[in-house]
Amino acid sequence: MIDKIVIANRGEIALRVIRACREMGIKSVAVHSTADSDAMHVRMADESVCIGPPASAESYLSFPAIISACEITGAQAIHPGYGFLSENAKFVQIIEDHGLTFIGPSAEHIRVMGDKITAKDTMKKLGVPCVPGSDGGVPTVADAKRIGAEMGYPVIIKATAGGGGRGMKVAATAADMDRAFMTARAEGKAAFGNDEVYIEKYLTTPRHIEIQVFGDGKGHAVHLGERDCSLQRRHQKVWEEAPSPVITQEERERIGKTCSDAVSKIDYIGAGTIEFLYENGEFYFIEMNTRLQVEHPVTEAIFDVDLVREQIRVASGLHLSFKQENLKINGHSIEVRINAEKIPNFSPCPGTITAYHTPGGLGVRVDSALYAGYKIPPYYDSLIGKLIVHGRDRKEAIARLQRALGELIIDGVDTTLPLFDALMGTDDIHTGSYNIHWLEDWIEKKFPE
Ligand code: MV4
Repeated sequence: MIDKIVIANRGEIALRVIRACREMGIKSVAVHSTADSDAMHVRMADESVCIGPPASAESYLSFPAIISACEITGAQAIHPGYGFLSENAKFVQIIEDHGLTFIGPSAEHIRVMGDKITAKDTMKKLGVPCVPGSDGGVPTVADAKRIGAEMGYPVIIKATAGGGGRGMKVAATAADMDRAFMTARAEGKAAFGNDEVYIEKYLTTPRHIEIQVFGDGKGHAVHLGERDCSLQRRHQKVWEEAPSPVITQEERERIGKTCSDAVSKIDYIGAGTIEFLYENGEFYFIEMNTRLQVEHPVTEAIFDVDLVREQIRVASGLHLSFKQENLKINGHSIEVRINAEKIPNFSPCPGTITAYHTPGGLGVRVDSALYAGYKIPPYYDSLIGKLIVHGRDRKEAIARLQRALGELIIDGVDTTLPLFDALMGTDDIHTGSYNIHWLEDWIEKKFPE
C-alpha cells in the first residue's frame, strides 16, 4: 500500500495533490528548488526536500533529484501533477526500475500518445473518429501536395512530436504548401529533434471539446463527459467549462462511450483526456493527454468526484470508487485561469503579492498557492491561481463567477483578472457562442497592443 507520496511539482497543483493525500491518510513530501523555499507547497506538505537550483532542468525535471527524494523519505510513489515530468515516458520507466510507483499511465501509453501520428493511428483503430488526413507520416513536399490536391485546401501540417499548437502550419492553397511543409518540419526538428510531419484537413471554425476518461488498468474504464476549452490565447487555455454549452446529452453519451471503450481496450490506467475538434455536429480526434489537466476541477464540480483521489486509488491497485451509471451531471462549472501577466501583451509579471483576499460562499473554489507577502519567482509558469465556480445551470455559474471576481483581490503584480471583468460584458460569453478563434479576435479589438 502507498503510505507516502512525493509530489514532483509546485504551485497550485502540488497543493491539490497534498490535499487529496491528507484526506486519504497518506503522507506527502514536497520537493522544491532553492527559488521555492518559501513556497506554499513546501509549508503544506508533511515533509520537504530541496532538490536543486531554480532552473527547472536541474530541479523539477531532474530524475535523480526526484528519485533521491523518494529514497531519503521512504516514499513509495510519485505524483507528477501536470507539466514537468507528467508525460515523460523515460521518467516513468526509470521510476518503475527503482521499484517505485508512478501515479499515472504506463510508460508505453505515454510514449504512444506522445507521438501524434502513432496516437492518431491507435485511436483510429480503436474506433475513435479522427480528422481526415494523411495515413501516417508524409515524407516529401511532393507527397504533401498530392494529399492536398486529393483532400482539398486548406490543410494543416503538424509535427508528430508536437502538440499543444507547437510545430503546426496551415497551407491555404497548393502555392502555400512549400512554406508550410518546410516550416512545420524545421520546427519539429528544432524543438523536438524529430522532423516527421503529417497532414490533416484544416477545420476553420471548430470548438475544442475534450473528454475526461479514467481507466483502472484492468480493462475497466469510464468517461466523465466533456470540457469546452475553446477560449484560448496562443494555445493557452483561459476559460474552461463543463458541460459544453453546445453538446447534447445524446452526443455526450455517444462520444463518451467511444472514448471509454477505446481506453478500456488498451487497459489504460489513470486519468486521461481525449481532445477533439467539434464542428457541424461532428467530433474529430486530435490528441490525447496522459495526465491530470489544469482544468480538471470543472469536471470534479459537476460529477462530485475527486480525480486525484481516484488517480492514487488506481495506482495502488484499487478499483475506481464509482461506476459509469453512477456518474450524473449536476449543474454547470466554469474555471478561469489567473496568470501573473500584464495585459495587453500577456508578458509575465513576477513580483511580491502585497494583498490577497479570496472569494468564498456557495459554489466557489479557489486553487492557488498564493499568500500575502509571497514573492512569485520568475523561473516558472505564470499561472498563479484558478477560480472555479459551480451553479445549478450555466446562468447561475456565470453570475457566481462575476460575483466571485468582485470579491477576489490580488495586489502587487499585474494579472489576467481584468480580462475576465471585460469578458463578463460580452453577449457571446453569456450565450456560449464562441469557437477556438473567438477569444484572440476579441482580445485584438478590446485590448489592442
Ligand atoms: C487543428 C486545427 C484545425 N484543423 N487541426 C492547435 C493545438 C493542437 N492541439 C491542435 N490545434 C489545432 N489543430 C485541424 N485539422 C486548429 C487547431 C487550433 C486550435 C485547437 C484547439 C484550440 C485552439 C486552437 C487555436 C488555433 C488552432
